[in-house]
Amino acid sequence: MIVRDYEQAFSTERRVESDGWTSVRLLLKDDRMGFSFHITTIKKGAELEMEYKNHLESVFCVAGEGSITDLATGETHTIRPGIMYALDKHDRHILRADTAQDMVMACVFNPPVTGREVHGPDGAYPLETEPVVGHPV
Ligand code: 9YT
Repeated sequence: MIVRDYEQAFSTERRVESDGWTSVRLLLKDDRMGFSFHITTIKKGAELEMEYKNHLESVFCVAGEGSITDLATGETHTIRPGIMYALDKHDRHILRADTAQDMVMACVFNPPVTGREVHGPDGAYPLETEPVVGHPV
């Protein structure tokens, strides 16, 4: 069993910061779970355009409010605590946090990220392993 404390992990290399976001990566590739698990804080007022060309991602909003725009359809969805979105088509999107408070999101990535990735110029993270579809063996 793996048990980790967000507060402890926050002051280690598990915390990665980039423009508009901070992420604490609680599970990584070397944990051999087939996915990585992150608690990501989107800074209030941030507007992030992303496209995980090499990863599938699912996100659950824990705190804060904002919106997500699907750049393929132009559709915008409200994000608030209790809302989940899944980028099942590697969807290019814009994530916005309202100006009132930071947004806190629980995120999983398949395949798992290895630890230090930040977005490349194309908005993606490099691919390290093949996606696992279905239950990993
Ligand atoms: C909400 C969101 O897109 N999270 C992505 C994960 C975070 N940027 C990270 O850990 O790299």
